Amino acid sequence: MADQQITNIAFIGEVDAGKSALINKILNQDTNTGKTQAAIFYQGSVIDTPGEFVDNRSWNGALLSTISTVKTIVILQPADAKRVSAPSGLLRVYPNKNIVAVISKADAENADCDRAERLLKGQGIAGPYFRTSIYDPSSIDQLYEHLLSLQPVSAE
Ligand SMILES: Nc1nc2c(ncn2[C@@H]2O[C@H](COP(=O)(O)OP(=O)(O)OP(=O)(O)O)[C@@H](O)[C@H]2O)c(=O)[nH]1
Ligand SMILES: [Mg+2]
Repeated sequence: MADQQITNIAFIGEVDAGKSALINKILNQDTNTGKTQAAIFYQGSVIDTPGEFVDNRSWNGALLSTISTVKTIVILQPADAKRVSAPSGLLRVYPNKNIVAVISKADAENADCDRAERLLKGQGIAGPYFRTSIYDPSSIDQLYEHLLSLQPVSAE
């Protein structure tokens, strides 16, 4: 997508939130399809996680250890979901990470981005809220630019 790369980042959110599809767009690849069964590490420690990591409390520990070293966590709240699946407090375990809130599937039938925003706020997840659709390249670009802006300045 660009010369500069994003690194040290994990994507989390419920099953079918659109994490893998979004990563495909951001990394400009199409290798990553189907149900994610385990944490997948791409170059630069870009990490895709299975939705079960947030959906099932018994997997929350796996989530916490997977994301322990990354600097930035992108949390996806699908625009067509009526509730938040991430347990309240999960993201407060690591207060020094960047948390980026994404409202995914903004184009979906029954999408309600305002509701998604309220749900995220109610969970203590602050904005800005990036509304994305994998079918809207400009929405991906906006998120990508923001993620780049969070990258540490390279020493070169
Ligand atoms: N309409 C619409 N569909 C999307 C969007 N993003 C993903 N999807 C679809 O939603 C389904 C699930 O997407 P995935 O990216 O596999 O979801 P995931 O969050 O990785 O799911 P797990 O790996 O099971 O945790 C797929 O059929 C995608 O094509 C989007 O922006 N808009
Ligand atoms: Mg996936």
